[in-house]
Amino acid sequence: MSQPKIKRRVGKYEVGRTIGEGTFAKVKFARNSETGEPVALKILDKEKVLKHKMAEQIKREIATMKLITHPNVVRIYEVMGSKTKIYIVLEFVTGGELFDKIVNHGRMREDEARRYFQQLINAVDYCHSRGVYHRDLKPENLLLDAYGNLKVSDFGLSALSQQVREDGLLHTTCGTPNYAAPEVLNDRGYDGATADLWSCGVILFVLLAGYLPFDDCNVMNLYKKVSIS
Ligand code: 3AM
Repeated sequence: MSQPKIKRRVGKYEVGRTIGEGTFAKVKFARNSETGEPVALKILDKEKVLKHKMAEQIKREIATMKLITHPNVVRIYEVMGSKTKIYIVLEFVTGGELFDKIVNHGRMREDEARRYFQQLINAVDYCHSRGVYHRDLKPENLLLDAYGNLKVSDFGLSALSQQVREDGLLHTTCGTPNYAAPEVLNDRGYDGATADLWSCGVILFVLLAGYLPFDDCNVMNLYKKVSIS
């Protein structure tokens, strides 16, 4: 006789199937056992993300993200930790990724792109005004809800895998080169707000053109194309 399946639990959440896997995190479907509400559970390996010691700034940003609600930002409900893992409980977004639309249907009409871009800029402006930067805006962070509204995910979280050095500027060696600003790629330290806006510009280009403004299969050549633009 087969045993009844016992669901894994994290805090008050019953953990279900894996939704996807990113560079640093696994995302699983979960359900709040008290309310029945579905959530997305982002699971990060502590060892990987805390290699460089979690800066105070990042802790502050996560604390801030828990307080903010914006229609175009994926909500962070809570953050939990075990000995080896960090669990981030997020609003569950059902409409998939914005860029799947481009991949499947090509570039957008101007009025459609305008609507998404306005939602993106509203989200970015809101978070910046509260001292939270994204630093890694890219297609997989742009989700759509059931009504076709844009929801930016990972605000204030991407820095988990990055470093803040003593000069107060951010340094990174990861991220998506196609969407990253020149100063991010050159690792000279950068300002989170202007780096985010560069990425927004690249996103707008892709929405309207259906292809990347800077692209090369060779990463060194791609860096050059971004840097001399
Ligand atoms: O693996 P794919 O690309 O299908 O869309 C995100 C991505 O899907 C999804 O998890 C995968 C790894 O990032 N995802 C991330 N946050 C989510 C959320 N809040 C989410 N899906 C639903 N709700």
